Amino acid sequence: MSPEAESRGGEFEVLTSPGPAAIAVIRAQGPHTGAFVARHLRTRRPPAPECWYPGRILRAELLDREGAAVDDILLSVHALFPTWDLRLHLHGNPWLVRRCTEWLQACGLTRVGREDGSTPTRVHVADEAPTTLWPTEDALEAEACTLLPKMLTLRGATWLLQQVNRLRESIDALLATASANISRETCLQIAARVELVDWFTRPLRVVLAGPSNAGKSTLANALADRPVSIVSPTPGTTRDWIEVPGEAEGFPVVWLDTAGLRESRDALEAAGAARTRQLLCEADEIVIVLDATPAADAPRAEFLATFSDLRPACVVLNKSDLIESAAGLAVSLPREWQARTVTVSATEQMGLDALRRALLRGAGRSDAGLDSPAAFTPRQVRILNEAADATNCNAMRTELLRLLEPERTR
Ligand SMILES: Nc1nc2c(ncn2[C@@H]2O[C@H](COP(=O)(O)OP(=O)(O)O)[C@@H](O)[C@H]2O)c(=O)[nH]1
Ligand SMILES: [Mg+2]
Repeated sequence: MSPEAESRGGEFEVLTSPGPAAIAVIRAQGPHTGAFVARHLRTRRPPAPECWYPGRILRAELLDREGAAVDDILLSVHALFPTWDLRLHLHGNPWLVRRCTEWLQACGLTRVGREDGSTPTRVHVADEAPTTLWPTEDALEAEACTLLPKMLTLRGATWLLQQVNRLRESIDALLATASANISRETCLQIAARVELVDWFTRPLRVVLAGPSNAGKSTLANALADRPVSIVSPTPGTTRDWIEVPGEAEGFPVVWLDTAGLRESRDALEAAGAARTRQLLCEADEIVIVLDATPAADAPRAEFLATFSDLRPACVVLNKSDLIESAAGLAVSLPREWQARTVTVSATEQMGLDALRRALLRGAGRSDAGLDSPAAFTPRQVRILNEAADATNCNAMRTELLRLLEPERTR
């Protein structure tokens, strides 16, 4: 930071690109940062900035002007009073980022960098040492911090940060183990769990398909908990498809609301249905949505006649608020679909948890294994595999120690 900026009270910069994102990072520096900390941040452990120290990463609540919490954030501390240098890692909702920048300005900090993000925003001054986003000498922690912005849910971010200690503890235990066979097995298991990273960084693509008017758009909105798809009683309203990012039990999901699958004379809608067929081929999971009311018997039968070859993860029997039971309908469906039915009311938000659970089960996402140590970078996997290949305990220990080496020695 320049002496002029410091004499003005400090500055802040949004380090990440503008627009919706999983995480937005804002750097705040200079004496007035203290006022922002006092008014807008609340940390639980340790509660007071006097107990913070450079290199510390904390969980904090971002507070609005009235002191109400508006976001659960991570805070990395690079320098404290009187100079201050903090990184605020917020959820990347543009509204939240805008509010936060307004509060920083209200506390006397000046914005630097381009607001439209069109050019690299960091303004380097000659006498400033280059800083990393996360100051740490610990190799595992540094790797976790580098990966952190790719975690798409808070559960993923929490899991990743917990892995640092889990992995360190399991390496310590391996270093103390006398049996090479047991250690070898453990190294391979930890390396294999690297697939868990994918669970939090690559959203499951779930396509909602079915006849027009079955409630696909209503269901997509309910699952994502926000209205993004057009809902209408006129069949054929969703002409193309809409991707709705969301999550299910902390695992990222993209809900794909599609055009109704039906034969249509409307060329535009027919093109939408063809595209839906293509999306079905590319999806991780397919959810068939059917209107379970007797009024939809004809379009449902028409749909089944053409599309019973689909292999859905779940078959949603929707609009259950309008009927007493969907059991009769369930047994009339293709045999492979019968065990996969979930009764739902998209408008009343009933049955959605059961649907989410069934989908996660189908995709192999579960809590099992999340508490176990897992490698989370290719470097860790490579070293663990090399440790497993080591010919004796000493060679294995040498490999394992490499996992903990600071970044600069790599
Ligand atoms: N009663 C009731 N109506 C629903 C339900 N889900 C959707 N609808 C209505 O069904 C109509 C068609 O819904 P929409 O989501 O546009 O269907 P889509 O064509 O499959 O996307 C709209 O009027 C919705 O309000 C439900 O669970 N219960
Ligand atoms: Mg629709």
